[in-house]
Amino acid sequence: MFSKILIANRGEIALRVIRACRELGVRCVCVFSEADRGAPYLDLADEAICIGPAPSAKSYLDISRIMSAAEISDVDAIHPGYGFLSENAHFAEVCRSSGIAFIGPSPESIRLLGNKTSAREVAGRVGVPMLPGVKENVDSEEQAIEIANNIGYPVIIKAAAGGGGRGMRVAHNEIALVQGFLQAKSEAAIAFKDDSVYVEKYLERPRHVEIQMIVDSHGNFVYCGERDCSLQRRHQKLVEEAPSPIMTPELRRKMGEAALTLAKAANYVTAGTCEFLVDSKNNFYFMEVNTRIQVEHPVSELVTRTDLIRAQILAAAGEKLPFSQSDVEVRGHAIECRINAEDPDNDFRPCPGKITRVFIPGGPGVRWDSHIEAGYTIPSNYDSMVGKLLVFAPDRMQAITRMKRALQEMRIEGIKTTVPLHLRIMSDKRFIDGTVHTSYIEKELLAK
Ligand code: MV4
Repeated sequence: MFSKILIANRGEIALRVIRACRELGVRCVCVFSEADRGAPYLDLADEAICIGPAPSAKSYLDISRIMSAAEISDVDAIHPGYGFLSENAHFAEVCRSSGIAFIGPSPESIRLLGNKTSAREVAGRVGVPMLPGVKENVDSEEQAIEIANNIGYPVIIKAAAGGGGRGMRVAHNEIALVQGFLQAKSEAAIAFKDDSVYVEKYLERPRHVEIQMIVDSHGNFVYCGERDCSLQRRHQKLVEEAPSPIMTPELRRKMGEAALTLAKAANYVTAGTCEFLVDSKNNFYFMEVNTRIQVEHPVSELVTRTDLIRAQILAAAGEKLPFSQSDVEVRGHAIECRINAEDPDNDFRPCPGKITRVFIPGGPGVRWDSHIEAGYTIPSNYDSMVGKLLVFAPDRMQAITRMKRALQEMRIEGIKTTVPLHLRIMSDKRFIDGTVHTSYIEKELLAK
C-alpha cells in the first residue's frame, strides 16, 4: 500500500479522499490555492501545501506546481478527484515518468476512452450498442446531409472533443443540419481547439443512465449497478439516484456487461463510468466514458455497500479489490441532491459568499458529503457546489420521503442555495412517478 497520497483537488472531493486515506492508514497531503487557504478540510490532512493563486490555471490545473508539491512532500501517489486534471492524459504521463502512481486510468486508457471518437470506434468494434450514425468524423456538409438522409431526421451533430453539451446541435431538416454542422464545428474549434464533429440519430426524451465500473490490475472487472442522472439543467446534474426507476435485472446485466466489454477492450483499470441514453422501450445506446471518479459516486456506494475511493486507491496500489461481481448486489434506494450556491429564482446565478449559519440534517439513512461550516466563505473562483445531500432507504418512495425530510431540516444561511428547488422536485408528480427525461427541468418543471 502507498504510504502517502497527494490530493490534487479541493472542496468536498478532497475531503472525501482524505477520509478514505484515514481509513486505509495512508498519510495524505492536500494542495490548496490562496482562495482555499484556511478551508476547514485542510486541517484534516496530514500536510497542506499552497500551490498558487486563486485562478485554477495557476494552481489546481498547473501540473508543474502540483509535481513540485509532490516532490517536496515525497508522496508515492496522486489522487486527482474529479474535474481539474482528473482526465488529463498528459498529467497521468507526467506522474508515471516521475515514479508516482496516478490514482486513475493509464494515459493510454484515458486517450482511448476519454476521447469520444476513439471510444466510439472501440464501442463499435466490440459490439456495444450505439445510435445509428457514424463512428468517424464528418468533414463536409455534403457528407452530413448524406448521413442524415440515410438515418433519417432528427439527427444530432456532436463535437468529438465535446462534453457537457457544448458543440452540440439538433437538426430536424436539411437546412438546420447545414447550419448546425457549421455552428457545432466553430463552437468546437473555439471551446476544444478541435473542430471534428460526428452525426447520429437524435433520441427524443431519453433517460441518462450510467454504469459505475471498478477494475483492479488482477483482471477483476466489476460494475456496481447504475445511476439515473436524467434530472439535469443545462447539462448540470441536479439529482442522481440508484437504482434507475426504469431498471430491470435483465437490463442492468446487459448494460453492465456492455460497459465492462468496453473497459476490457481498453485494458481499463480503476473507477470509471459508461454513459448511456435509454429510450422509452428500454433500448440503450452508448454515449461516452468518464475516466474519473464522478461527483455522484456515493449513490452507487450506498446501494452496493462499497467504498469506491478506497477501491480506487487499492487498485492503483496493485492490490486486489475486496469484492467481485457476484458480491455486488443492488439493494435499497439512494438519492443525491447537489446543493449549489446558486439562486434558482435568478437563472441559477452563482451566489458565492459567507455562510453565516449551517444546520446539517442527520438521522437514519442520511449522508452529507461537504466541506462547508458556519463562517466559511465560498470562493467565487470555482464551481458553486457546497455539498451533496444523500439519503438511503429500503425503496424509492421512502427515499423520496426521507430526502424531503432531510431538505426541510437543512439550514444554510447567508447565501442562496438550490435547497428550495430540490424540495420542489421531491414533491413533483413526474419525479415521483419516475417518468422524467433529460430536458424535463428546463422544458417542463421550470416552465410551470
Ligand atoms: C444525445 C441526446 C439525444 N440523442 N444524443 C448531452 C450531453 C452529451 N453527453 C450527450 N447529450 C445528449 N446526447 C442523441 N443521439 C440528448 C442529449 C442530452 C442529454 C443527455 C444526457 C443528459 C442530459 C441531456 C440534456 C439534453 C440533451
